[in-house]
Amino acid sequence: MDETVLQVHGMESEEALIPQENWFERSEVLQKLTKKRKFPTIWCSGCGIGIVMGALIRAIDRLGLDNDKVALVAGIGCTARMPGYLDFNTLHTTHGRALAFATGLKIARPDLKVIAIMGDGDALAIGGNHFIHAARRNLGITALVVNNAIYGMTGGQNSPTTPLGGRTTTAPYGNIEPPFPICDLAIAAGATYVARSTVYHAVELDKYLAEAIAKDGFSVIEAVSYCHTTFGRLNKLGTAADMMRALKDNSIPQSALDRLTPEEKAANTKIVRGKFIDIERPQYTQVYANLITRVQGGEL
Ligand SMILES: Cc1ncc(C[n+]2csc(CCOP(=O)(O)OP(=O)(O)O)c2C)c(N)n1
Ligand code: SF4
Ligand SMILES: [Mg+2]
Repeated sequence: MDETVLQVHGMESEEALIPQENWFERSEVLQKLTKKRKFPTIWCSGCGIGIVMGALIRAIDRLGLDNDKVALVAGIGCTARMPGYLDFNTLHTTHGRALAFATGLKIARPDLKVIAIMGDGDALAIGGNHFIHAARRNLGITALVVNNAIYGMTGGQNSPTTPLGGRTTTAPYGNIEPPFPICDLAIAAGATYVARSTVYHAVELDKYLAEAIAKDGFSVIEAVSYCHTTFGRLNKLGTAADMMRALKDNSIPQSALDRLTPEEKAANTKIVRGKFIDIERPQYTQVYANLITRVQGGEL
């Protein structure tokens, strides 16, 4: 394995060579943060969701957070199964309502690091209203959106991020609806930390995730993934490895985009990776606590 990759993950070469069946016993991080008895996962082999879960494990480990101080909240979908494999406070709720439950939890327990884990459908179709209002309020929640551009779990229906022309089971002749740009939407709605990376760029993803979780405000990570089982098959995009390679070839860091001419920028069709906003704004639960103090003190 490449030495730089090992260094970034703080691993020794020997550790990277541990046979798969011994990973849990030999890795302190996996022992501490995952529920071994729940493995193997339900995900199709080669699915990118597992890579996002790896990035989340590394990000939390990097921040040194106590398991009991983290709450993972999910709705329904392939992505939403992630908290089931991890050893934190976890809530598996209804489709589209991860952020609604996360909002209640954060208000009741502002001391917790609350992370809402959602698919693109979960976050932006049925859950779209919760997404924009959580951003508007600047609730201290991290929204981790795994964008595979489709409803994976239910067999490949259109989602709000399906690209124009993409074939799905509900758009057999190609999608005619323009997709939501998740990061732009989050910024416009008021999120204070927004970044995008892909499952090919796992190291970058865990760095952004760590920053987002550390942020005291509404932070959004768009983890661009793929669903080879539905979208890939319907659009003849090849294997999981082919789709992974396409994320490498069809993405560009913001810093490289910035060096292009205005004409080249306008013509760019690649996925832009980067941190797009990182600002400070009063966090909702703090504003709420201040209000209560003033009311109880008779000031209001
Ligand atoms: C109220 C409700 N409507 C619809 C469904 C069916 N359903 C389950 S998962 C899902 C979409 C999953 O897509 P996404 O959120 O993108 O997650 P993925 O499976 O792609 O990770 C839908 C429509 C449901 N469970 N509940
Ligand atoms: S159906 Fe798609 S999103 Fe769901 S586990 Fe399989 S490859 Fe992943
Ligand atoms: Mg999806």
